[in-house]
Amino acid sequence: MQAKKELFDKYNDQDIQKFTLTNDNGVSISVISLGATWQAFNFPDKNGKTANVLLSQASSKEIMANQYFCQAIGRTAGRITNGTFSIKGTEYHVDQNEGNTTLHGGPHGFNTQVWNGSIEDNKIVLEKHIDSSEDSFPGNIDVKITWTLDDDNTATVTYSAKSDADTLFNPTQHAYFNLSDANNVYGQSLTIDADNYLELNKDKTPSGKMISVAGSAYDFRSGQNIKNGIDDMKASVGHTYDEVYVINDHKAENPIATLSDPDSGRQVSIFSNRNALVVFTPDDLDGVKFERGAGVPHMGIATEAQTLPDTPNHKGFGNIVLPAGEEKSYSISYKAEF
Ligand code: FUC
Repeated sequence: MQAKKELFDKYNDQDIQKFTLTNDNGVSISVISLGATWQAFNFPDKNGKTANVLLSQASSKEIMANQYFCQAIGRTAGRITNGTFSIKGTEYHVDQNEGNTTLHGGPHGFNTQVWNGSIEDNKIVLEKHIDSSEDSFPGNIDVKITWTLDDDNTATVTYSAKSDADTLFNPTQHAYFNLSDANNVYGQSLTIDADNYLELNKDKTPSGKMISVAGSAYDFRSGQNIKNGIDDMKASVGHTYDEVYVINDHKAENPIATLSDPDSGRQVSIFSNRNALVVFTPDDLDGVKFERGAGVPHMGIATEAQTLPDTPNHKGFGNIVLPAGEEKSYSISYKAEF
């Protein structure tokens, strides 16, 4: 394993660092300190040609102009209805950043922070103290994001946090993948271990209802080609995927989802012990310049492993309370195969 730290660029006069781990098979990951952004996941195709399978932007300026791409998301992934929730009977109102909704932790979410980074024992470690005043969530929190890469080609991100007051913690990594050399994901297929998805309101907040995927464009249980899925979604429900899947109970050694590309032979399996996966295939990437080229519809597919969003506002969605003084950790692993 090799570990490297280098200067990525400057943002608001601050040095932005880039950290890279390369394993014994030549597979590598890079993460930058702005937004704890996952900048690269490089691995070969079946002919040995290495490529970055993430939708990456080349500079901090672009990353901040077009947020969320492959960035760390927190304190709370997804949407909180009216920015309002209760913990132990106390109601809180947090900053809204999408109409009345709080999306991805609000305006000062993890993706907007410049993290203090270092390499420790072949791990990338990013740390940040985030004050309650930044986004109106209760609790000043100390957050640590750790990235590892093993010789089985699995990259793992772990989010840990400790707070001085009861708060919410539901982090995710907003990876957008494209495993092929093509500028869309149409040839790729996805499998998701989910019998149900969430019904969403017009503003994309959950209604609280879970719906069976059976017999619909939402059904990825036996694998589905993404282009067929998108066409079917558009014909049947009038829009592309921006969906919350309810992950079935499963063994830790089984992936919650697998993305594969028959042409290149590349595959990524996602492992998580949480109960949701958000899948997003944006139609409109106009004006975003990625390292692989100008943004076009369906250039990548976002997968966000997390706990079901808007958690405290719905019975049965889970528990994302981070109690004062306790540390909680969540990991997501991505195994590359080729
Ligand atoms: C996903 C989607 C949202 C949003 C964001 C950038 O989480 O659910 O609609 O566009 O990504």
